[in-house]
Amino acid sequence: MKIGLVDSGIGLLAAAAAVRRLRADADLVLASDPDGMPWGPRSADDVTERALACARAAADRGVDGLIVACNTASVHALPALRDAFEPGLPVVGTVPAVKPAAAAHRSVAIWATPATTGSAYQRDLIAAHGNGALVTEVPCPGLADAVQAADDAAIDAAVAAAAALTPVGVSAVVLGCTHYELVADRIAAAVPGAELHGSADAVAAQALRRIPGGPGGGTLEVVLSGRPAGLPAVALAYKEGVALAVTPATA
Ligand code: DGN
Repeated sequence: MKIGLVDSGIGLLAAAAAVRRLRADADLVLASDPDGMPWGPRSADDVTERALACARAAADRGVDGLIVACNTASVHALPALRDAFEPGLPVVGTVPAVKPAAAAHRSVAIWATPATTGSAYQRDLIAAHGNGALVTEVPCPGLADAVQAADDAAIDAAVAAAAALTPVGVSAVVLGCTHYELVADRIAAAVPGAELHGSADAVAAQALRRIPGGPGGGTLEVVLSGRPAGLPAVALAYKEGVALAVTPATA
């Protein structure tokens, strides 16, 4: 089984690690766009083009299916990706974990990029799965970029700003951007007492249900747009327990 993961940057590592926890032998192709990062402030058309380019790069490497390991791209580009690749390659999107959080909590905050926050996609999700909970959308400008750059001071500042916008008494925080899952420990410290709900484990489980394929060799390829500017990713990849054999492919 060979799975392609698509994100603007290293947020895909959370899903990659989750896939590996379930299937250590899965072959993974990590396709990201460090030159175009962040996707959050980009137009829907631009995000769609960039996500399609990453997905094509993964498809060229013979994957059996794709994980869109990015909420922003799932919001804007999932229909186009499905049109382009299904039914040959199943495409699994990422959805903020509103449903499990609101099933268990009465006051929930969703931390996400400005593009995801306030999107019709997220509003519909809250309407469908909010379960009557008080759900507050918290935009986190700059947090995904700070994680991508592994800039500790900027991560702390963006997390503190989002925590200040999070209502007192919130008992669950949904991590609505895959980059945030990589700094979950810092978010937990900034919102004490709140349970964090990421998407990676559910996305990985869904991908393994939908993507066919026999045993793999546990290989890993990294495909990057433009210059290999995203390589601080390596440090976080090790932190996430993903064994990396980096082969930057420049466009
Ligand atoms: N990892 C992306 C997401 O889940 O939305 C971050 C997008 C970005 O590039 N800002």
